[in-house]
Amino acid sequence: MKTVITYGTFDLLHAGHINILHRAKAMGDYLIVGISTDSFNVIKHKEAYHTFENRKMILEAIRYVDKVIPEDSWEQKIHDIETYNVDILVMGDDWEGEFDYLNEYCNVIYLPRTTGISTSQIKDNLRNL
Ligand code: C2G
Repeated sequence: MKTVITYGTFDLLHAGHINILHRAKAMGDYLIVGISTDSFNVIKHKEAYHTFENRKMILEAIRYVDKVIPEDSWEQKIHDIETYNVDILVMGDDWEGEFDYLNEYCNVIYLPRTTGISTSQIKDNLRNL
């Protein structure tokens, strides 16, 4: 069984999120998503609309996602990779290069982001309605 992992805040879920989850799952048999906790979002300087619990519930309802774990630090990825015997870490290419150090533990793959959509863009558009 090939295990894939990806990480993110996944707030105000949109097609860009679904596209990467779909492509990540297609690379293996089991997809784990590390979803940023509300406290880790503060460290990431991100403010999510939905709480961690709500974002977790929403991700767990997605057919491509097999397991959701909390992401509460930058440093946990190695532990996660070893704990879950992860074969592939997938991230959008806005993170290109940032996780190359993890190639020692698994295969790190960056996928093209979905253009024309982002959570911050959705928030801006709604503000201007
Ligand atoms: N994404 C994408 N296309 C978009 C928007 C997002 O492919 N239009 C991808 C991002 O590249 C990321 C994932 O969707 O791989 C989740 O995006 P965010 O929720 O914005 O996550 P981020 O803040 O990038 O957190 O440790 C890693 C961080 O937790 C990643």
